[in-house]
Amino acid sequence: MLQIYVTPLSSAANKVLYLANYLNLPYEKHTINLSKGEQKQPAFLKINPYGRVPAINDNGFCLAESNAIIRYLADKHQSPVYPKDLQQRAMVDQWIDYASQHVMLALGKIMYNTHFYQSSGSPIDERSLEDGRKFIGIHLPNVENQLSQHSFVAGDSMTLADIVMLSALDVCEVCNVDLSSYKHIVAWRKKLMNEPFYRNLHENFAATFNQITGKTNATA
Ligand SMILES: N[C@@H](CCC(=O)N[C@@H](CS)C(=O)NCC(=O)O)C(=O)O
Repeated sequence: MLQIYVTPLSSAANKVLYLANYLNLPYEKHTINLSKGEQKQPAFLKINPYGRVPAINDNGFCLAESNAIIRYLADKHQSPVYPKDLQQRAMVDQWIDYASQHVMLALGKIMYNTHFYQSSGSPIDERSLEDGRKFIGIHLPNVENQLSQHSFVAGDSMTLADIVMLSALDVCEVCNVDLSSYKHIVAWRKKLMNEPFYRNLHENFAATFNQITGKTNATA
C-alpha cells in the first residue's frame, strides 16, 4: 500500500493528502515529528535522503517533493486532474508553479516570520515579512482575476492546480491575510473546503494549527 510521510502543519504535505483523498487512494499516513528531528533519522532518510516531508513510498518506489508526488499519483491513476492534452497540462503546470513559486512562497515568508521562527527562538526577519505581505498583495488579485473567469484555477474543471492553490492558501487565517475582498477566491475555496477530500483531513488548517500550538487567535 502507498505510504505517505507528512507533518501536520505543512502545506506541502497537506497537498499530497488532499490529492490522495481526492483520488480515493488507500494509503497509510506516517507523521514525522520535525521538532524531534525524525526527518533526519536513518529510517526516514531511506525514504527521502534530503530529510524533508512530504515523501512517499509506493511499493518500494520512494519520491519526495510535493509537486512531483502529486503529478506522479495523478498520472499513475490516470486522473483527469492532470490532463494528458499538451496545452491543458501546460496550463495546469503554469498554475501549479504560480501557486508554489508566488502564492506559497509569499505566504511562507509571513508564516515563518509570524509563527515558526518565534516558536524555534529565531529572530523575525522584518524585510522578509514585509516582502511576504507585499508579494501576496500582488499575487492574490491575479488568482482572483483567473477565478472570476473560470470555475477552477486552471480552467473549467478541477485539477492539480486547485489542490496546490488550496493548500497554499490554507495558512491565510493563521497569517492574518484577509481574503474577504477576493470574492471569487472565497467562493471557490469554500466550495472545495466543504468537499470530502478536504474534510477527511481536517475542518481547516487554522483549527489544526490551533489544536497543535494551543493558540486560539486564528479562525477560518
Ligand atoms: N519543496 C518541498 C518542501 C519540503 C519541505 O521543506 N518540507 C518541510 C516541512 S514544510 C520539512 O520537511 N522540513 C524539515 C527540515 O527542514 O528539517 C515540497 O514541496 O515537498
